[in-house]
Amino acid sequence: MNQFPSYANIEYSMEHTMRWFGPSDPVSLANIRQAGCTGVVTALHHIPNGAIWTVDEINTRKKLIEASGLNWSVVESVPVHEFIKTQKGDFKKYIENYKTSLRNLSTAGIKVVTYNFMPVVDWTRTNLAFQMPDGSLALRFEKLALIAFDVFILKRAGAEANYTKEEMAAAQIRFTEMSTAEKNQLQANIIKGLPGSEESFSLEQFAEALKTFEGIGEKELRKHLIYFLEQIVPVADECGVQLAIHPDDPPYSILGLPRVVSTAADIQALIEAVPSLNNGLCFCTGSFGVRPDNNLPAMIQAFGSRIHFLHLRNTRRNEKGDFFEDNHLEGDVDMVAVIKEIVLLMQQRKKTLPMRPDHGHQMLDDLNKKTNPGYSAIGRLRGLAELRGVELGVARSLIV
Ligand code: DNO
Repeated sequence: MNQFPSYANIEYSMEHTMRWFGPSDPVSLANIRQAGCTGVVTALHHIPNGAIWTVDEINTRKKLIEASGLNWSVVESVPVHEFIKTQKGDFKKYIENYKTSLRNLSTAGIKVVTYNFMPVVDWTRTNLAFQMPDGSLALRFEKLALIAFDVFILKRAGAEANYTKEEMAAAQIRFTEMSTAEKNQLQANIIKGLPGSEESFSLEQFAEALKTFEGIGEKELRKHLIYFLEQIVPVADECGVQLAIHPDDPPYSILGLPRVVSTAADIQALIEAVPSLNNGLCFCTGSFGVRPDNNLPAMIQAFGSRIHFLHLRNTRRNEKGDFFEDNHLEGDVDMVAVIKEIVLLMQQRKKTLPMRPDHGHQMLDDLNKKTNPGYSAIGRLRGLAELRGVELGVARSLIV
């Protein structure tokens, strides 16, 4: 039971964390602690994709975090090598390496592991400095800009087939009106890798990487994901690790690449194939929330027993297929309804669930600093404060 009167009777509040990119992150562990967190979410970003995370490397990082009075709550992410997604090359070796990394993390006492199965690109935005009316900067995905990149910069063969005639015409105008600097910025935003993506490409390398997925549609990618789960979930079961797959962001196919972790039906298919509760989910409201057909409170009810980690973030979409990251309590996601389901879920499971305020606007002093897009200190601090307030209010009204 928590010692503070405000939390009286609230046995299972969320474990508040922030993502930390390691010693080079401009936001320090001390900053994160002062924001009100008890833990961090991090990864060994210096280890190349596919290589084994040794117990030594894990313990060194863990000690560093603990020395600042925080826990290493969740790993985000142990990246999945592209060969595992394509089932090409040495993919079996990379699956064995993944199993070893899971065992080593468990040995070090780290028991929640996030990953994703998006081909080539992790999360994608076209604009990293979208000005909000209050002067803060948000991340944005603009469909026409993506089409302009795909068709006129990347010049992907067959790209036109993915868009309507009207979209093509509008994208052509959008592209013509962009300055060279804007075109370069757009290209960099998409292929240079956003924080945590672990991959960064030149335009030529990017085109090559896309080609490795030729002939791999949704059906094949889902089959490869299920094969991967069949291999790694027994290891997670054996060493008590909860796997938490992150949904696709945005939650649909882009650049002609298949995506298979976007909807409730996608999650259902993974569960039916590999039912263990350790085959779990990182419930990211910002990713799932971009699709109007994803009913988030209903998804929490349906998949609650296997939600092992929470990313709380809001987005606001329009009818053209664009969206931007809004303030945490504003936008298309009914955050109060989501948090209410989470509070009930934790009571039901008698369990604290780790959460992080996902992204935040660049604002106040951070506007003058170099920040990791989405991961500046003050915007996330604001998000966390708002989310914690809602959580406490909802929990008190339900429990006391
Ligand atoms: C973006 C993040 C993602 C996430 C990975 C998980 O901000 O949510 O990069 O970490 O997709 O593997």
